[in-house]
Amino acid sequence: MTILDIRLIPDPVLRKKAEKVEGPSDEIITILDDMAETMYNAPGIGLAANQVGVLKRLIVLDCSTEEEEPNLLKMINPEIITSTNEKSELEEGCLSIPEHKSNVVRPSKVEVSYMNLNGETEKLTAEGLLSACLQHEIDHLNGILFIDHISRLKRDMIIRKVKKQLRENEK
Ligand code: GNR
Ligand code: NI
Repeated sequence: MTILDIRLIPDPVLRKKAEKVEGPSDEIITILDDMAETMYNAPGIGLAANQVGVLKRLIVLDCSTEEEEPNLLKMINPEIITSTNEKSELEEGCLSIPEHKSNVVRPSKVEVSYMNLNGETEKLTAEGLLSACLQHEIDHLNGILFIDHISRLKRDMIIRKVKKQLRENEK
């Protein structure tokens, strides 16, 4: 297992659309394993392949709390098939936008279909944190970031601060 480098904004790979995957080949299973290790190491509750520079439609998530058993989900070609009109607001962060959090409004519940590690299609209905996380990760596969769902003023401020931080890290 390998911990991969997490790409930060303004890396262009975060703005690209990831390509569909054929199925769970050895190569895909290795990428998903490395993504899970990278997510837990960060630590984060989700990770999309774009964030490690891989333009394939792969995500991993674990939204379990500290009291719960770990619940690692590995998904190939995840797709939102239904979402509620009802909306919920939740504070989000992103490993590609370090140290900036913001409230994001999204559909409260979603139904997601995806391929599992056996190549079978599965469906999952989610609400709360898992729902927001699934939407956040599937957005990444389409080149969309959580800052795209907030006001331009807040978005531009975050982008400016992250770029400034990157410049200072280079000195
Ligand atoms: O670690 C993460 N926390 C988080 C909190 C609320 C909604 C979504 C997330 S995902 C994020 C990790 C990440 O950047 N995934 O792409
Ligand atoms: Ni993210």
